[in-house]
Amino acid sequence: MTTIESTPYPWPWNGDLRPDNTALIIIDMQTDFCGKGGYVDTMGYDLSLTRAPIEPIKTVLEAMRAKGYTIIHTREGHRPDLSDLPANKRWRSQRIGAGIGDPGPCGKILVRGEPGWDIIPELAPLEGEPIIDKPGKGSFCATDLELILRLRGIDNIVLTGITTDVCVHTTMREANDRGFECVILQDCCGATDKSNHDAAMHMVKMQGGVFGAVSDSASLVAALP
Ligand code: C5J
Repeated sequence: MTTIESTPYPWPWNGDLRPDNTALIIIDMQTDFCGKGGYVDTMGYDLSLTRAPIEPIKTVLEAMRAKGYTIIHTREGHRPDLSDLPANKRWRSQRIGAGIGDPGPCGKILVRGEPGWDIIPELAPLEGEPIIDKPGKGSFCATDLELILRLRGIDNIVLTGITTDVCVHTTMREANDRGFECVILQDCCGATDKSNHDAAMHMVKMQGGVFGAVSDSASLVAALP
């Protein structure tokens, strides 16, 4: 029986935390979301908020890699011909001067294969670690993530990445509805607005842990079997 210190309950619910039933998912740690000249920077948000989780994620990544846990990375982005980019998503981004698919300092914004779409070097995937390319906010929508998790016998998911209130939260909700037991690590996530980050953590803890539990990198690493 192993649990980590978390709220509103010690995670995972059944104490069954093992390298072969638990995955770390690192969401969208791409230049477009935390690098100079990327999508978030172009929108004018404070990059220090989305860069804050880089070091804590690195700590968790190294600890879980060393112990043989499944590591999965995701990237938000669209096909170069933009055939998977909904017109309303494009229109909304263009309205605020950060048009998805338009050229910018890091190449075409949120387009697969462009420099801005790459995962940042600090958290680069290793050979063999699955990378999920997703056109939306949730990591389960229009991807093979669920199939990969089921085939590996994964029950528990550790959620990290950016942005807390958008892609990380959407993925947590999708995973929870599919029966996965989720924990979100607060210092391993970042939002474009601090109060949204805090609210996203608060939401998870309602109703006895409506989407799972909240913990942090130190608590996870300390308890990791
Ligand atoms: C957003 C994300 N915020 N990765 N994407 O558009 O959260």
